[in-house]
Amino acid sequence: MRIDVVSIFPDYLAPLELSLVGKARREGILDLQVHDLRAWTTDRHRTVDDTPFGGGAGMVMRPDVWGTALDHLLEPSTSSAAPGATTLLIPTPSGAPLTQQDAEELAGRERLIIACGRYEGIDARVAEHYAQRPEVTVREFSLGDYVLNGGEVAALVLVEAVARLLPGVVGNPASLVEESHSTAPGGGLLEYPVYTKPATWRGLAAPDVLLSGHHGKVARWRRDQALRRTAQRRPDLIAGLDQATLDEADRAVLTESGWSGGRHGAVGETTGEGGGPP
Ligand code: JB8
Repeated sequence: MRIDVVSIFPDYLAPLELSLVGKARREGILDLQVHDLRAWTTDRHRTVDDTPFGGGAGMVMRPDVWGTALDHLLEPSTSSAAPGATTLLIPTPSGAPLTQQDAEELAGRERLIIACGRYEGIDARVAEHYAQRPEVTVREFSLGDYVLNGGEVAALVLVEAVARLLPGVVGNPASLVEESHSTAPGGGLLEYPVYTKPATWRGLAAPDVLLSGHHGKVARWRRDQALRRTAQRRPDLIAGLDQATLDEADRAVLTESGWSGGRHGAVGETTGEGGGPP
């Protein structure tokens, strides 16, 4: 997979040389290139921003500079011209929150370009223009309901979330199936708590069942813990579960955790037959 990141602070992306992502790059699984947006400016001051039409605080990134940069990266020499071959990702607090499902979809793409804005963001015509190009799919995304100073941290998050799903990046692919937010069957819950040696640390003992060697009991305990945590911390995820995947023991744990059949769940959700407690 090829990923280009464009930013006025390319050094902000330096951590992408480290850890699993850095290893994927060195191994050639990931061709990741970081570019300085100012390389595509033409004026003496290397200007990338200007005042907002209509007034208001702050500065807006100019569409002409972004257009030159993105056209260069989309040139046939560096890109396929096949319809939708490239996904242009634009971090913005007004985008849709990035999900594990998004990361899985993006990991299956050939080419990503991440356009990191600063100031009050990028002139809206940039997203509009590239969405009209048949070879490009545009996705504006956010990390959640809080505001950063620019798109660079969101780019780091996106690259890490996607790169670890590429074949050969994570040593044991089974660890991708078991983790929180896994979209694999039986997923959709937060992870159970994990423990290692020493068996007792500062007076705190690891749960006996985990040292029992009884695989069935361990599996049930872990599922109970995952359900309990999810009901307490993320009731929206319980409300979104396929109720048919819950067995009798699951429903008992949810009732015990005070989950009341989706009353704190998503608006418009109904619990239906076999849902939560009445
Ligand atoms: C200027 O919070 B964010 C975010 C904030 C930003 C820009 C991009 C993303 C650009 N401020 O995800």
